[in-house]
Amino acid sequence: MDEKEWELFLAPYHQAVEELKVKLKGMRSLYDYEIDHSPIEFVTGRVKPVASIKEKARRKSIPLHNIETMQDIAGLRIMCQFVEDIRIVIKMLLARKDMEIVDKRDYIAEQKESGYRSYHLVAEYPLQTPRGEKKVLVEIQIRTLAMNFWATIEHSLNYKYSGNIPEKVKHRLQRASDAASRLDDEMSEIREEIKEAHAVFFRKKEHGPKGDKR
Ligand code: 0O2
Ligand code: 0O2
Repeated sequence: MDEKEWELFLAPYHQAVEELKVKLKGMRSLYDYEIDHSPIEFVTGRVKPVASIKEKARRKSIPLHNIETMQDIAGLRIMCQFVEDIRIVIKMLLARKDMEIVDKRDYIAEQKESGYRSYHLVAEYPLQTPRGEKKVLVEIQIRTLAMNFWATIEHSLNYKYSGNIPEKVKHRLQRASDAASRLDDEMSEIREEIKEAHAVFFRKKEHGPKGDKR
């Protein structure tokens, strides 16, 4: 494919990413209105650059005429504050009528060897085009802020070392991943305590503390 053909091929993917960014950011706003805590902190999206698509196609032996079977040409990323929020977001995505989840990879239950943790969903997203409906595959990565922090650093180190991170650094990254996982656990505990404190506070407000003469 020449540059023009790639541009044409990728146009629906750009459209899908833009539409889904609006929809998922919209979910966050609706949560803000209706419920006190939004499970979505922020959303980003990108279309994979052509050079990365070609490299992955070579690595995974995907012929160019089957390139639309690649699941992450269009990619959305949903960041959450707490691990518990990830389940809520997954449930919310599974219930949506405007996409069909066709695959999932749980790298939280089973983290990658690198230390990578995230939950990946692959959705078939129907796009309305001038030639009618076209379904495109979209990968949605759902992760906590701590998981995102780790993945962002590891990704840039991988880039710096062209995929050959020195063993010593790899080991440190695995330890950092464990630390991020503990941070997620700690934050969940704190969240539970805050919720309990809230409940006690509102109970007291409703019934008055013991000895209250009102
Ligand atoms: P705001 O008010 O700027 O936060 P684009 O590709 O430029 O059309 P977008 O959404 O601007 O679209 O860019 P992208 O890269 O897909 O998403 C970036 C969004 O993620 C921006 O939000 C950033 O502010 C937000 N973001 C990035 N890192 C963080 C972070 O660490 N914490 C938080 N809370 N937000 C982050 P918006 O929607 O543009 O709005
Ligand atoms: P980008 O856009 O630069 O992030 P494979 O490419 O073989 O690893 P597979 O099996 O097709 O992946 O899909 P998978 O593992 O569900 O998703 C791959 C994407 O997950 C990667 O995209 C990363 O975004 C993220 N990811 C997976 N493993 C790691 C890891 O060890 N470290 C980091 N930082 N991210 C990871 P790309 O291709 O890197 O593209």
